[in-house]
Amino acid sequence: GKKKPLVVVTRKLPDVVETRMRELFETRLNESDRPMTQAELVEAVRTADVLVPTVTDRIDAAVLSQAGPNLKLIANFGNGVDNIDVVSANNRGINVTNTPGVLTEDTADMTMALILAVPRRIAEGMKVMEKGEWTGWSPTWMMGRRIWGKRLGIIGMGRIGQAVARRAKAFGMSIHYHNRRRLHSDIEDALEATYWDSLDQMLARMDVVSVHCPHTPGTFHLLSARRLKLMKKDAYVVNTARGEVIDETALIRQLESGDLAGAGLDVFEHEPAVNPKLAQMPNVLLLPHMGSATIEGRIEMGEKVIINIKTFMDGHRPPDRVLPSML
Ligand code: 8YV
Repeated sequence: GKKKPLVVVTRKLPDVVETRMRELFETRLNESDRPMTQAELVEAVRTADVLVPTVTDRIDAAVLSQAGPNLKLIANFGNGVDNIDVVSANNRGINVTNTPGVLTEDTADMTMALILAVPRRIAEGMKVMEKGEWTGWSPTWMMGRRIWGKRLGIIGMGRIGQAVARRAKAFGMSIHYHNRRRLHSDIEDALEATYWDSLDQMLARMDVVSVHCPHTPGTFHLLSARRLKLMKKDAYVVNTARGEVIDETALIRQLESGDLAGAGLDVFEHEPAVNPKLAQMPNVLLLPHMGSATIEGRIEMGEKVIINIKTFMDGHRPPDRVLPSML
């Protein structure tokens, strides 16, 4: 039969995924579960037929310039591909795939959890209980803000944005969105979503703003200092997409000055580094990039990676091919 492709995986994946990969491919897995060093990454692209990186691996032009002649596919374990220089890869004849769809609902759930938890001060309440500091109920203590009847502004109305819209609608929020393209009217009607061509105008009117666009050169610091200042003082920011979409320093400044009510952040500009100021603010809820972290989702992401590799190796176009025109 045909020689099995050498698939190099940069991180520890769920056992069932690794087992299936071992059956199908010649594999080099990373059982240590620490991110690969730059030298290890270079060694990987030099020798592999297929590389399976994650968000913690920067596959930039410099790394790709070291790619060996066999490397034909980078099958990202993850939806966002901002860790990969897709243009550089394609110019070298290297295909890139991702894992869309299977993490949509889980990420939307985590987003909804933040949209509920931050205005209702769940983290603050938990801290009081953890410290044993609760002295008794009071009518005016721990008052949050209701989300029912409030406006949610979604930046990036793709799969995840729409899944968040469905949830938020069920919680009584009105749905607003900004996107490069307006949705088809059937989808817009079903979501009862209001389209804002101008992000600036939308921001000025929202009670909660949630980020769901990819991180690309075009969306870096999309929520800039100037735009954050357009938001209402009693508005909240939620981000389960990519930290780079928000100017984190500007966000901290706005929170410090009381010009924003709070933030729920699952992603950061310089992961895993988190500005210590954020952790000190009571109205800020931080999570360590857990948006898609379910057992089911991670297994399905692995299955997607496998299907992409198998399809490509069988000589067909992989189902989740990422083209620069899509970014
Ligand atoms: C993962 C994600 O944490 O898919 C993404 O874009 O951010 C998450 O699902 C990570 O990217 C896996 O590589």
